[in-house]
Amino acid sequence: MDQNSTDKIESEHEVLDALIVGAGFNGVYQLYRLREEGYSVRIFDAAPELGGIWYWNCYPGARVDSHVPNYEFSLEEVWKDWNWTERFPSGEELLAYFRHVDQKLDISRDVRFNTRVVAAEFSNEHNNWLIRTADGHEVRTRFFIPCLGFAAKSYTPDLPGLERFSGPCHHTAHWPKAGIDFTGKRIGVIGTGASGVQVIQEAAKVAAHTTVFQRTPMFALPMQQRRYTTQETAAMKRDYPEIFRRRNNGNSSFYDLVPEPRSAMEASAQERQAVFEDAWQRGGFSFWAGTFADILYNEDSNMEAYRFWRDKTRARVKDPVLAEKLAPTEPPHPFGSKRPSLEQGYYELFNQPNVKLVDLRETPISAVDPQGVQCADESYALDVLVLATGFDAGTGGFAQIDIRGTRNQSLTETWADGVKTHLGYGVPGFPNMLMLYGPQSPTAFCNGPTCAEVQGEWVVSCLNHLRDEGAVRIEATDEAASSWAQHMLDISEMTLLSRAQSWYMGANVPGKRRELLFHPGVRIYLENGRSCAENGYSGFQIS
Ligand code: N01
Repeated sequence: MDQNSTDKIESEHEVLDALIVGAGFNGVYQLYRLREEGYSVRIFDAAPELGGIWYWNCYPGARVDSHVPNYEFSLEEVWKDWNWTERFPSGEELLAYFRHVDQKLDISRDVRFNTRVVAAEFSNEHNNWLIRTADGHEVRTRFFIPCLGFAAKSYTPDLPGLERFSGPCHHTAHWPKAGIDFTGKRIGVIGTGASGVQVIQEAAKVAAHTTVFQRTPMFALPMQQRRYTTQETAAMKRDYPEIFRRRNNGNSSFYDLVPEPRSAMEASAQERQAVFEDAWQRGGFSFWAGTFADILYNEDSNMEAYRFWRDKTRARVKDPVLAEKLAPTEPPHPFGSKRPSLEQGYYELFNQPNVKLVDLRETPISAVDPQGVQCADESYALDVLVLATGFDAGTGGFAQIDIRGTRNQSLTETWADGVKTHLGYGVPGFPNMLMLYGPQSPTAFCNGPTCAEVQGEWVVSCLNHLRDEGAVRIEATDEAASSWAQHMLDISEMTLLSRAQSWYMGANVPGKRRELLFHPGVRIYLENGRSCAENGYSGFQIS
């Protein structure tokens, strides 16, 4: 459906029931389910097609770090005739999956593509929201449902002279759709997070030379990627209903990541080694989230995991000086307190003569000039500069929209002294705004499709409850939001997460408030959501 006909549908309704922003996993599921329940609902998305993060992050090597079938919808009409080719699908395959989802669920007919939402303003008089887009379109909606994802706003450091670089220079989240051929070129990559590791792996295959600018070593884990045959996926599908049941009710949003309940320190050295080795062989996040329950809580257990990772990794790097830079004797932060990235031969690349690691802790970047990057001791001539420097996670996407509540107050200013939400869904002073996959919900600790379903069903039930009650307004109370903020603080202090300068903590962006932005306990989170709903949506005022 073209844009004009979508506008026509909107004008037929004086007020939409729900306007969703974002056509990634969360937005798509929400649209599908709300439409099924009889609501008038639309998605606005800045991209020209479905996919959310997967549309924008089309850099070389982009690939998901959550293996399927954890990373897909549990809807039978979608999975029954979709077959993945790999255990960890590529960005391209994920976009193809979204096209398949579209074909099955007929999502696009209710999406206004190429539409960036720039403002949302609550009307006390009408108990609804006025949404404005960059192209001057306006729509009124009873419920405003941001499904922005955690990485809607990229972060580029303020490097002196960056704009003067004469070759192609792109952030991984703004990669040109036409691609950039690395063959025979001198590639520089700043950043060694998940995006950096993936680009570096691709560059090192074909580039004349790859320079890796590393500030903090990444504790990357073996992906243990595998191709799937159609027979294998068909066999897996026999278990899908049970897999999805376990996934959507589990501790971690992965049906198959179940850590031992005992402490790593309760196991003998031999037992510990065996559990670590098994997780290592299983690959993916098994070694992060599927060994012992206290890895992210107990310093000693954490150090045991770190030592195992360090020794495995160092054995793969020939030069001991390089090995110390990539996998230092002492960890710069607790193991897993920054999200590990998944690698495929990453550490071996540093044995190649055409790959160089520049340790920015020893020789920081002083400037970028038209020819390349200057560090304290040396200049690196480059043809292409890749900025794999991450995201203003969680709150950044919200700050890109001028969201105004009951007193015309801005959401970003409201959160300046700390994010306050009730269960990550609602914010006091911003009635009828229900967030999915946002700050203070599991988000970055819960893969997209799982969260889309478990949080999505909570919102669907909530709107049905309001409809049944004849209510037109729902607003989180100050008390409930303060209590949830305290809960987030308690979790942050209980775990080792607060010890790292990570995007989980808002600590990767200079000047950003330091606080735990995402809830690391999927099960605890779901229990809280369930009890809130069972108690008539306690902590929300409904009228
Ligand atoms: O971003 P990051 P990302 N000078 O923030 C460095 C998801 N994702 O895009 O660690 C020099 O992790 C920074 O250094 P430091 C996934 O959840 C998933 O890679 O702050 N360097 C770091 O090395 C992931 O965790 C997939 O010292 C600077 C890097 O830039 C999340 O997105 C793929 C710097 C940023 O790493 C974010 O990953 C891609 C500076 N001034 C992304 N500023 C998969 O599914 C920053 N850095 C596999």
